[in-house]
Amino acid sequence: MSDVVTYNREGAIGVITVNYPPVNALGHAVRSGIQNAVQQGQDDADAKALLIMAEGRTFMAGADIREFGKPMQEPGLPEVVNFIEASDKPVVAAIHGTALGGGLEVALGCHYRVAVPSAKVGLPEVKLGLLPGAGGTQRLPRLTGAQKALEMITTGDFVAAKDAQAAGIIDEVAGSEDVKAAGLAFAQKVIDEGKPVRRVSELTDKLEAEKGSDVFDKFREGLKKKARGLLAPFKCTDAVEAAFTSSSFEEGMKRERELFGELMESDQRAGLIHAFFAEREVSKVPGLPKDTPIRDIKKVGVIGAGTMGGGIAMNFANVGIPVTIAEVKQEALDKGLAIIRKNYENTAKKGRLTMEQVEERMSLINGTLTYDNFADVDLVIEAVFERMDIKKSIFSQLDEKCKPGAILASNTSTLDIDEIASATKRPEDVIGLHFFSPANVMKLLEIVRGEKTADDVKATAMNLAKRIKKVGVLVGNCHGFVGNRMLHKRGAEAMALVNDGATPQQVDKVLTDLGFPMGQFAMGDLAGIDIGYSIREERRKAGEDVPPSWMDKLAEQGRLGQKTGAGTYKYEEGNRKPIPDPETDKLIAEFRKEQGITPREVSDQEILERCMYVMINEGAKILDEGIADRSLDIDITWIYGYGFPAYRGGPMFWADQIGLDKILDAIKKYQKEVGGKQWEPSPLLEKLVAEGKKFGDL
Ligand code: 3H9
Repeated sequence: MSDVVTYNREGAIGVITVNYPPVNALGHAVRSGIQNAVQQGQDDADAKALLIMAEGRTFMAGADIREFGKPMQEPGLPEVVNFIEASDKPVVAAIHGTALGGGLEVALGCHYRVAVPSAKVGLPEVKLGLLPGAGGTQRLPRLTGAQKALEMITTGDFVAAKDAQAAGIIDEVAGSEDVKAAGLAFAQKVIDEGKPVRRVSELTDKLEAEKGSDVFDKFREGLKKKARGLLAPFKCTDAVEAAFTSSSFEEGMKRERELFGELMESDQRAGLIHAFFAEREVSKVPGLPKDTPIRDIKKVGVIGAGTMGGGIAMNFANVGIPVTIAEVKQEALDKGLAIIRKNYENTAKKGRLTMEQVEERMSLINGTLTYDNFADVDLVIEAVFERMDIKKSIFSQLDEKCKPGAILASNTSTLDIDEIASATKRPEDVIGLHFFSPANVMKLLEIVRGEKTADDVKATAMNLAKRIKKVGVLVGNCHGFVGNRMLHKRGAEAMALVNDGATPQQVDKVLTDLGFPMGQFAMGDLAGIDIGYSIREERRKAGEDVPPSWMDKLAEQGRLGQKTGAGTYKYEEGNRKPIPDPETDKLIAEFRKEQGITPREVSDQEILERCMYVMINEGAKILDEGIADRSLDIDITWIYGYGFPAYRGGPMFWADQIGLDKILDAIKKYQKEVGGKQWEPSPLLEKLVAEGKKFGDL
């Protein structure tokens, strides 16, 4: 018997325990261990019922994702689940933590399921570009009916024990959190009451009731919008439908297997699994040991009650950390606090917060007009206008007012953290905490280390990101850091493509077709066209060669984007949908004339290559300079900060899939045809191509 799965008898109950940290994933040793233990239970004449449970923090969290792509070692999970279900003795699953994916499928192979109150269940395979492949698509609808099974399997959302009981997935929710006691008590009840072996695969009443229903067509219609670009939710729907259309459970299982195999082969599965592990890897920063001390953050200050400052403050109040917001004028402070309240109330209207919680969170947010109130905060985040002189003046005041050991952070999205730190006598306490708008929603926190930032300040920032439920990525200091440095290259190229003859809508469509939620110009309208304009103006003032742009004209005409009702696109009152505007076309045509440009036909392929490959080239330079430690840091930055489609794994993973040689050839072509520093090939990219390597090999 393997040591990861043990069999012990307690009274008349054969207890099978899985112990395979951290999450009891169903790797080969666990699969064969369960199968052997169930056999042992069958052979044990004194066992009247069997109990399957797990040690540690959770029930089984699914198949072992690390085994995907390697040759499968027998027994496969579907066979193990069938083997459990075939038992002549009743088998009970006792669930704590999360029974996910293959873990829930094991539980569905059992004849009864009991859970502790805090347990959750789910089939999250879809989030990895897969479908439940060990009978989940066939067994779940036999318990819940079609609609609930479709919702769970196509979203991957977790369901709390009580709701799972209401849906028919769990038979009993225990009164206490002691999973072993709950399992033993339930198994004893099964024995005492002579409850029969109840195999889910043999249940047919839910299937009969919904035969021929149009629920699947309706569901697919809804998915077209909700799951745009994704493959797995549609295949999941096909698999669940097969439970209703197949002549037997076995036939349905065969269909599930085929569809699972198709998804396993897909690029989307590769991209999503890369994103899953990359998200976990970013928190392990090279050179920053796990046991680096952490500073205690109990109280936070935020400077600026504008959109960013308010959103940042909400993150702390949401997790119970008191936060004080400083403004220059009472009016601005009142306005900022009122907007925060309104945001919370809107969430409450949608049913996601109670009014009591709104008040609780508001009571954690205070306003002030003086930094004197920052004397006892552990962290201050400055979120004012992007101007170095203003930021430096604020940091020198913070240096005076804040206690020793307080972390002084800037939310700057582009400026030099070392220069900001130089305004203080404690550069080791200074760090960049770059939130993305809306700051209370977007998951990315780009954490910018200065030259002198102390290790415990970096570790505290990474830890804080987790506390406020963000994904923190630690990056180096340069203009725009990782995210905006790459974005600015894409933005300049997108503008140039329009100069050449493309329309803004054509550029945006290529990007949304790739899977971005919005295109470059729609995003510019959302952020405000004045932002890019002022960055270009600053750079021009600094003597850089920044060519004139039709977008400067938009800004000069006061077309600043959504906030003024028009930018590149126009907007109807109260509606965020971009509408192509003939006025913009006219302005672009005039601009081309002034510049002596004869517009030409620009292909979608050229747009894709110029917008994306320019970013990849910059990403390679960022890696070469050590601004990002690993290509996966860039991938996660783009997935969580800029809506890069997770199913493509992030820009650098995507580039690896396309082939770096192809990308380098295209970069060299545009170096000749378009020119400019942005098209000078990255030496790292050239080296990787010469060695036949990928970014993922670094
Ligand atoms: C499946 O089941 C297919 C079947 O239907 C069909 C098969 C035929 N495998 O997230 P955390 C690691 S597909 C291997 O930081 P948390 C994770 O990488 C699977 N490793 O903790 C990390 O490692 P490290 C369906 C896994 O408490 C460590 O465990 N299941 C797996 O925040 C801790 O993870 C899923 O999709 C795995 N399945 O969250 C569930 N899961 O320490 C995926 C985790 O080296 N998992 N690891 O960085 C999760 O959603 C979360 O990990 C969970 C815990 C909620 C369980």
